[in-house]
Amino acid sequence: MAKAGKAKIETYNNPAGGWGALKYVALNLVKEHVADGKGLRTLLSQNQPDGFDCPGCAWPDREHTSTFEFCENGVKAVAAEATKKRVTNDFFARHTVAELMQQSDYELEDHGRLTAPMVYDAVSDKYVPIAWPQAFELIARHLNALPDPDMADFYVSGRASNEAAFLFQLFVRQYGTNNFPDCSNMCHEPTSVGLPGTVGVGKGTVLLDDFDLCDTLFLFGQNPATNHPRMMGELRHASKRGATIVAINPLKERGLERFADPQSKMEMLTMGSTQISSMFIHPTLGGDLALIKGVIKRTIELDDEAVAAGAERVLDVQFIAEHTSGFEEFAADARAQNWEDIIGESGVSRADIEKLTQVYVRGKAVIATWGMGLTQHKHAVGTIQLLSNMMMLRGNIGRPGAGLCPVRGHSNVQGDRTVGIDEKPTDAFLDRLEQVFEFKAPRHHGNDTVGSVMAMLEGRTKVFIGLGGNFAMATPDTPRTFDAMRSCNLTVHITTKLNRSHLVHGKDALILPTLGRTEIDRQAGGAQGVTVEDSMSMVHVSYGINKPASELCMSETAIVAHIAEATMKHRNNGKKIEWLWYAEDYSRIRDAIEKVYDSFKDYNQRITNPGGFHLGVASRERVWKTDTGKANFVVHAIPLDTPIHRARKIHGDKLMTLMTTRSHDQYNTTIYGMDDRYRGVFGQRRVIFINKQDLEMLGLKDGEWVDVVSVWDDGIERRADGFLLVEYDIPRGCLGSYYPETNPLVPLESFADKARTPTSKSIPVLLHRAAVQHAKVA
Ligand SMILES: Nc1nc2c(c(=O)[nH]1)N[C@H]1C(S)=C(S)[C@@H](COP(=O)(O)OP(=O)(O)OC[C@H]3O[C@@H](n4cnc5c(=O)[nH]c(N)nc54)[C@H](O)[C@@H]3O)O[C@H]1N2
Ligand SMILES: Nc1nc2c(c(=O)[nH]1)N[C@H]1C(S)=C(S)[C@@H](COP(=O)(O)OP(=O)(O)OC[C@H]3O[C@@H](n4cnc5c(=O)[nH]c(N)nc54)[C@H](O)[C@@H]3O)O[C@H]1N2
Ligand SMILES: [Mo]
Repeated sequence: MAKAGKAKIETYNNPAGGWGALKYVALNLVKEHVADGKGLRTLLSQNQPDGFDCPGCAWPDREHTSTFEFCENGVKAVAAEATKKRVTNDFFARHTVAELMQQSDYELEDHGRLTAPMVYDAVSDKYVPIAWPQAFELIARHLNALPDPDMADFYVSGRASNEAAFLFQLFVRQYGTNNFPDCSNMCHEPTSVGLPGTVGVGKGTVLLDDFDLCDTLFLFGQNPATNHPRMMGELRHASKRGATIVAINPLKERGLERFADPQSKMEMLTMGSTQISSMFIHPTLGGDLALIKGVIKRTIELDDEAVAAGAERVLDVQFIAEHTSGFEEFAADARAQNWEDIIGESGVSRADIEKLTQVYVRGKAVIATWGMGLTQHKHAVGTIQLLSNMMMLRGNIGRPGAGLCPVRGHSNVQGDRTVGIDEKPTDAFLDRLEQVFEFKAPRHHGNDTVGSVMAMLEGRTKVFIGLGGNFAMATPDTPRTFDAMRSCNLTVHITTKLNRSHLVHGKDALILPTLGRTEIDRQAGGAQGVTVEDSMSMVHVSYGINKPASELCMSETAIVAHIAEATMKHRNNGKKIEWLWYAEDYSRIRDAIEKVYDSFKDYNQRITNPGGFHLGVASRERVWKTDTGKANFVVHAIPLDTPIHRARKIHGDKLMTLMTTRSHDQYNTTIYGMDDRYRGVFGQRRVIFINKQDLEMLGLKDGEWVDVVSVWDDGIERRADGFLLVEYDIPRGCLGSYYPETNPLVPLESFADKARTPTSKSIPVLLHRAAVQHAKVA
């Protein structure tokens, strides 16, 4: 277990950020043994023009030229990568896979950086060393033995660079499949699916400068003090300027209340802090669609009243007339919507909806941001479409200081999709790829993440290759995912650190150690930079500065090129691509990307700008790439028959809705430590937040241990045992807990309509007092 001290629950009353954040940074640097001069130099090079892009998250930087921007999340990510700890061949010789499976996720990654390619040996149940060329040949042999290329799945986690990702998709498509499950299938997919239907592009419309100009900010379903700390600087400035900030979240996340900026000498020295949100709205889990519909209804009603009174219009009638389609039907639906369902399904009072609407209609420049609280629900696509429609009512898209701001997770998750990691590619893109590279690309859609697990379970997928990530732990329905991975002929992980996906392996299995972004990537053409796209569509270059963790680590791009070379030399699909030539000098890959995408014009030249360049987002320019050529209003009914509704019909009030989120000390499946400081949880992770009245209703007590069982209708038992109940300020009927411990509870078949994102924030569950009651923790 983590050496995090005694387990305790203790209310946190300080602001987020501040000295507490600095202290934890120091602790992390010491833990990873990087607190010497070199470690600090590494941190100071983060997000500098000649340094590396922070692997922490996808939030942009001001021009990439600011002095070192302090961020606890970034420091932890960098320290975890720059750690001095190493997993050696000797380590693998000492442990069988069965033994390693007994270790926690924290312990597995805490062994440090992987140093040599390893292959699974079934006789000893151990990973043993393999030379790189043999590893590539093993992959080629498996891939070429498959009767159908669709029997291989190629997963990408969002840290892969544009160069590695582009080469990967090119290889996979020339090999013959569009099977690209990726982490964004579990993340912002509903954004990427929803926004094209309304505004034409599945990306945000704002730039950082808009945060200086907005007067109103709505923060939907995200926890920036933990997950995007650099965003807190923008929120702090906006608040100080007098912008109105509203947090829409079932939890009163500490960082949304008060924040002390470690960048501000004044706040640090005086122990001061800045109020962030002036208003909190606490919807029930999944209640945002109904809530947004309520604001839309009220906004239209206020406009109707203004028309009747001959007063100034509330709607931006000019924008609606000039730029949108479908308004009349949309408005009629909103007018006809009953309040009972709005209030009942959102869990927000009529008075609060009125307050929220008043803030909205007073705002002259409104930005709406959102995270996983909106995307990981059954009706996520509808929610995001309605949110964009709400913004359209007052012309809050494509105007300075206003717009849509989906806040992405992984540092290059947006870029990976841009350069072709997409199981549903458009024909236009494939046409272009075929033209440039002279081969026949597969046209039928491939497996997404959920589809990939299903295909493995059904024996349709036999080879799994992961470019980063931790597929087995990030995906839903853990025991079934484990079965799925174990049914493969071959599993391959291109990876920096040991994780459970390496242990839940196919008949043959490879662990291929790769360079992190902080490390010098030297190829025949010299030291290479890679490029990434942030959450606001800015593309910039990143150069590693540290010595590689091991001489045997290869870059992701080089590994991909070698797999492609080994595999494709035995296949015949159009012109031979010079894979290894591309990997010698990544600017050649960027030239190739430029040939496929007009938006990357002068790619190599434009990344020499310190801040990189903006890819251009049509909706920001009020150019609507939709079927109507306009921004579309779309009617969505409030869903009244979801799995939650159906389960509640059977179990009544005892049925609870569970959300699974991140603690402060984790990066997705990477557990840095056992504390969730701002929520007052220390030294432990198996906790469940629950409302006081629900505790009473269920006859349970704060400090008791419970087992959690999902309610689903396929006869499969889904349970996660041994969680400590923590009385918490959370709406009734809602529970909160951490991922990935609770992933066994998420049914694989429970996903967002149209986007197929697992519904990790709305799992119908029942609580049972656990047979084993541990000692009560204070
Ligand atoms: N330190 C750190 N940084 C990270 C990550 C990490 O794990 N650790 N992960 C990265 C990744 S990949 C991602 S995608 C982002 C994730 O960053 P977030 O989007 O902040 O994700 P979560 O931690 O899952 O938090 C979801 C928030 O939504 C709220 N919420 C849950 N359900 C609902 C709902 O139905 N409605 C509303 N309105 N709110 C709801 C929760 O209370 C919580 O505050 O962060 C990225 N950055
Ligand atoms: N229940 C529940 N499930 C969820 C979520 C949730 O909120 N609730 N969130 C979902 C979301 S938003 C996401 S994005 C996914 C995340 O899913 P993934 O992206 O698959 O998971 P990570 O935990 O980010 O991957 C961590 C691993 O990546 C490897 N790694 C780290 N850096 C590098 C690198 O530079 N290169 C390479 N090649 N490998 C590297 C390390 O080996 C590390 O163990 O999880 C999803 N799953
Ligand atoms: Mo994510």
